[in-house]
Amino acid sequence: MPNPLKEKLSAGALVALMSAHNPLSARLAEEAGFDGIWASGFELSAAYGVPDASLLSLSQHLDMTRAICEQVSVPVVADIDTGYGNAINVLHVVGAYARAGAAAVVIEDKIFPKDTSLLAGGRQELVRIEEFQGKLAAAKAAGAAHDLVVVARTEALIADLGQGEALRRGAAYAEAGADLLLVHSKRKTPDEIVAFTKAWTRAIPLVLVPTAYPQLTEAMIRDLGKIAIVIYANHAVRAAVGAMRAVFAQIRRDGGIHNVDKQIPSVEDIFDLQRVGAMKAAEKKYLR
Ligand code: SPV
Ligand code: MG
Repeated sequence: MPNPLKEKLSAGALVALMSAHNPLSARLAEEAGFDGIWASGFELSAAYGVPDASLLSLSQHLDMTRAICEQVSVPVVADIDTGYGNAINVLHVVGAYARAGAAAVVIEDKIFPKDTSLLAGGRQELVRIEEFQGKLAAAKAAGAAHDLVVVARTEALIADLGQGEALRRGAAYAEAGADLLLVHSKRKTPDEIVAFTKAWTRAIPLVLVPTAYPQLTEAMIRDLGKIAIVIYANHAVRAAVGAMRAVFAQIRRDGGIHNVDKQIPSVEDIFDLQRVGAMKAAEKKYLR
């Protein structure tokens, strides 16, 4: 089966991914018209109420990614963090994500266990370049049967190692066979990423995560060129937290649900998101 993300990438338009932490949030992202889903490690960790620091097990992460893949028809990009260990762990886990239905995996060059990228004062240590090249080669080999897209992610800018190190790592990862390079930045303006993009001369396209520099719009990203994918990495969980907080507070304030009832999605809306209609049609056909 052709890889649906590769098809979108070869069409040449900027691919916009929205984060998800479960199939319901993924379905809402698909409904909104995003090109694909970012099965975010940060969101999934937050959904379990734990820091994004390699605390979730492989099976917790893989099961949710598989559940997401089963419920949307747009491609799913799995955030597999550091790949759960060394190149042998990568070899073992990447095939599992491909079989679960992921169109791509993103692997980052931090040491395992990692710390989340945007946390002020977080632990941001990187593995040796050669070691990470081995992990990428292992990911390519493990995903080959499924034509899996392998995205190398460098955290050199996050670790304050500078543009030279980020470019050196990006080039080495392209040589190791990565299909795209995700370069992450924690700067509050796009300057660092814009400078990196201008300096990037390798053939593989870039992936950006503009969480810290939200001023960078899709129109600006298109103008920069060289960027194939933009990831809105945590907007599902942040939207959910904001909406739940507001509704819960109002119910406490009002002493009941009489006011919020008309302001929030109806139960029928949720039935639709659960595809109850399809189940009813199947009942007519198969329940005898
Ligand atoms: C995620 O969404 O899990 C990411 C992006 O990897 S970040 O949290 O900014 O590292
Ligand atoms: Mg992550």
